[in-house]
Parts: sequence; structure tokens; C-alpha cells
Amino acid sequence: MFDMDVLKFPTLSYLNEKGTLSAKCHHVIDNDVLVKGYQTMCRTRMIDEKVITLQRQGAITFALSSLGEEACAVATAAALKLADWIYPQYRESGVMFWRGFRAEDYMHQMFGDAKDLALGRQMPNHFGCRDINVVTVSSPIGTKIPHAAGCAYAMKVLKEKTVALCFFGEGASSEGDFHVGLRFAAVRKAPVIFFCRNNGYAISTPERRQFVTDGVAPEGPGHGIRTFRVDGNDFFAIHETVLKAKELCLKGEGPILIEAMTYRRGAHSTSDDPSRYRPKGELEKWEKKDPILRLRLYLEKQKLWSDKQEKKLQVQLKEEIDAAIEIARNTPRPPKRSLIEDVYREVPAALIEQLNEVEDG
Ligand SMILES: Cc1ncc(C[n+]2csc(CCOP(=O)(O)OP(=O)(O)O)c2C)c(N)n1
Ligand SMILES: [Mg+2]
Repeated sequence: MFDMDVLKFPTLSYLNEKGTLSAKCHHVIDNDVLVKGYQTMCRTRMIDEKVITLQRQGAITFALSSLGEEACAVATAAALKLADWIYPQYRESGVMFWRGFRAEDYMHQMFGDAKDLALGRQMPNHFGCRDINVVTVSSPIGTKIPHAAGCAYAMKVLKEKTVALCFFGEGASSEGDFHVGLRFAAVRKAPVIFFCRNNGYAISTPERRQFVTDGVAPEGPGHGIRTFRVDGNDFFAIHETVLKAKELCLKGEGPILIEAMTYRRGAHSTSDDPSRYRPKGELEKWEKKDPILRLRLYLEKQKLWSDKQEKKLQVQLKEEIDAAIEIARNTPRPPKRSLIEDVYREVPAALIEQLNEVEDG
């Protein structure tokens, strides 16, 4: 009988639920990075709460949130440089906010209005922005994994000192694209970091029905890829691991697989009802491991954050986000002609004809 224990991976964790850092942690993060990381996670959470309400009010068609998983996106973005390319799955809006995408930019995307960079051609939560090197989310999961591998290989060929990082869920690791991307990157030694957010569920499918192994991590060594598993709610553990992964990639020792153990505290999306499948008590267990609270408690102990600063931040965020929503609400829809633009250099006659019909109708 094959001994599955050889495939067990330890989880690196430094910051506990009381906000105390383990003595084993020698990783130092600048105070301003920690404070910006905390603020960015708070901004991400409040925006998520607001967009779900907007969907319930019928103002937008769809929304999903990264509730409880904010550290995966934000600590990762904090460890990388703007020149590194990021391929999100969809639950990583924190990367956008870290890189300077404003609440207003995000709301234009959620409303799909005339100021949305994609002019409403994508679903809500399908963000992306060329200026900050974040490649637009695409609905079919896993497709970005080979794209990121190819992008990283191009960086290597061009001798750039950058990496590509691809986020995906544990559910996406069941796609063929996952293996294609890992195999290609391993053979070409592409400087790519595969960042798997294992949040326990793929819509209603629990991770125990996704694979028989100890999570996604064992897939790495199977492809000859160095692999790390981290506590996905621990800003310090993620930051250290992503930095190390980047260093290894730039030394020619990539690709790297990271599996971040976390939990999807919200519904999959506004089209889902997790009370139908979530076992009792599971959510409460994970609420105690909240990544934002852990970092806040740490910052308070270090005298880097206070109740007064917290109150001010919450007021500022609310004002900023409410104003962003009002702007997006009052922005016109994209022009109808955008339906046929930006694909062909010269728009084919048949499409012009169809546009005329739409405009007349
Ligand atoms: C190729 C493909 N199959 C199915 C779907 C429908 N779908 C959307 S999200 C999702 C679950 C993804 O789970 P996971 O990768 O774990 O990410 P999470 O939502 O948990 O962050 C599925 C099955 C899809 N978008 N694309
Ligand atoms: Mg998942």
C-alpha cells in the first residue's frame, strides 16, 4: 500500500490569533508596509461588503468577496514589486487596492459603466489594469495558470528581473490547465509563483472531494517544483514566503508553488447559499482566525495602531467608498458602439449592420 504520509506538508505560521508573533519568526517587515497592509485589507473588506449590498439592491448583477482571505492577496502584493505581473483568479481585489486602484475605479468595473476599463464587457469582479500589471480576471478557472507560466518564461528570455504570480483556488487545481502550467514552467525553469488559495470550497464542493492527497501542495514535487505551505491568514508567513519564492525564481530556481491554507467565509458569490452545505461550527472556527484582526492586534501591541486611528480609518473608508458608489451610479453606460470595437482593426460590415439595428431599436 502506498504510504500517503510522504506527501504531508507542514504549514508555516507565525502570527497567532492573539496577534503575537512566534519566536521562530525572524522575518522583518517595515512598519509602513504593515500599516498599509492593514489599511488595504480593511478597504478590501469594506468594499466587498458594499458590493454585496449593491447586488442585493439590484444595482449590480453579481458580486463575490474575499472575506477572511484578504491576507493572501494583500501580503502577496506587498512582497512583490509593481513590475511583477499578477494573474488573479477573482478573489484577489486586495492586489488592486495595494497597487493603487481606487475604490472609484473598482466601482466603475462593478457597474460596468463608461469609465470601466473594459467598458462593461466583463462580469463584475473581473478586474484588471494594464498600468499596474494585473491581468484581467477571466471566468473559466485555471486558464491563467499556463498564461502566467508563459509570461514568466518570456521574462526569463528577455532577462528581466521580474516574476509572474498566478493566484488560483484549490478547485482550479482540478483543471488540466493546472498541470499544463506547472509542467511547462518546471521544464523551462520559468520564474513564476503559483499561489493556490486553499479556502476549503469550490462553490459547494469541499476540498476533501477535490483530491485524495494532503491538499494541493503534493502536486508541486510531483512536477519537480519546490513547494511551500503557509497559513493563509497570516500576513507575516505569506509575506516571507512570497519574498523567498521571488528570490528563488530570480536565482533561476523557480517555479515555486505556494499553498495558502485559508477559508472562504462568505458565500461563493451572490448566486450561492452556503447554509445548504456548510457543516455547523466550521465558520465560527475560522472567524477566530481572522487575518485582519490578527494583524491589528499585532500592530496595537507594537504601538503602531490605536483605537483612534481605527475609528478614523473606518470613517474615511466609508466616505471614500460611498462617494465611489455615487460616482459609478451616476456614470452613463458605455456607448453602444463599444459592443463592436476593440476586437478587429477594421470593424466588419456585418457588425456595423448589427450595431445599426441595436441603435435603431
Ligand atoms: C472551467 C470552469 N469550470 C467551472 C466553472 C464554474 N466555477 C466558477 S468558480 C468555481 C469554483 C472555483 O473554486 P476555487 O478554485 O477553489 O476558487 P474559490 O471560489 O474557492 O476562491 C467553479 C466551479 C468555471 N468558472 N470555469
Ligand atoms: Mg476554493
